[in-house]
Parts: sequence; structure tokens; C-alpha cells
Amino acid sequence: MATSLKNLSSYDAANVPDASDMRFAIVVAEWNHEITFALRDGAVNTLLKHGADEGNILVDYVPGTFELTAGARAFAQTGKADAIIVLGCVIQGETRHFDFICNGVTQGITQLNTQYDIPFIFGVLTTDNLQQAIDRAGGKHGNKGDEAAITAIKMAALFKRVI
Ligand code: DLZ
Repeated sequence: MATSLKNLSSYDAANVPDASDMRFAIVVAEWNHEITFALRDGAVNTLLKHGADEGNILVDYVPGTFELTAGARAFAQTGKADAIIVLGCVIQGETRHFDFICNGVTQGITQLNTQYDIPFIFGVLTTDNLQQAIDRAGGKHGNKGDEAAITAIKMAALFKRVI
């Protein structure tokens, strides 16, 4: 479903596992920080709402979305997280940079998901313009950070059940 038809902050709280025994890492891109910091705040608040301990939510920063893969990998190697969320925002410009960054981070995070026994959650907005990003970072379409946090909790619970 297109996100314009779905509120990214809407979910059934009854279907979300308790996160009180889970550890999370959140890697945030500083590029388009007015958007990514709103995604970060949404993610942190949603994790706390579902029982996560503030001390079990590690947050750190990379310069841009392209660096999210390396930042997430660094956290994975510490073994300190049950799920790793990456948050970024790539806005279409006049050059093909948009495509290269989006392809790079998508492939990078996909590869990490096959290399480590922890889930990596993709909280990257890829929009045509700033308004579309604002709409998805706490605006009329909700907050993709909330959605990423719920996904992280569900995936961390699955890994705890299965592995
Ligand atoms: C260079 C660049 C451009 C043009 N646009 C974005 C963007 O919209 N969002 C984003 O997160 N980062 C952007 N960057 C920076 C790259 O992600 C990366 O930090 C640099 O290419 C250095 O590797």
C-alpha cells in the first residue's frame, strides 16, 4: 500500500510484543536532519511506549544516508542490540545522486540482514520533495520512525522466539 494511503503511525498496539527485555540501536543520518531527527524522536518514543528501557536504546549518527550501512554494521559487531534501526531521508534532486544513495543503502541493509543474526530495520524516506518527507516525519501521513520502531520490536521478538 502506498504510504499516501496509510498512516505510518497507525498500528494495532495489541499485536506488539513487550519490549522491556529488548536492546535497540538507532543509526540516524544527519543529512536532512530536520526530518531524520523527527524520525528518531518518533522511533525512540514508540520503543519507550512499548516498554523498552531508555538505557537499552543506543542512538548514534552518521553524516548521510549512504553511511547508514556502515554505522549499522558497526553496531552489529558490538553485539549490544537485538535490532538495529537505520533512519535517513533522501530527497530527489537534479542529479542521479538520489538513485545511487537509495540503491546503496537498500542493498547495504539487505546484505546486513543476511550476514548477521539480528534484524536491520529500514527507516529511510525516499521522497520527491521536502513536503512529502515532512508529511511522513510526524505530518499528515504519520511518522516512519514509529513504523520502524514497531517493526524492530516485532522482528526482535521473532528472533528471540526462533533462534
Ligand atoms: C550527497 C548527498 C545528497 C546529494 N543527498 C542526500 C540526501 O538527500 N540524503 C542523505 O541522507 N544524504 C545525501 N547525500 C549525502 C550522502 O548520503 C553521503 O553522506 C555522501 O555521499 C558521502 O558519502
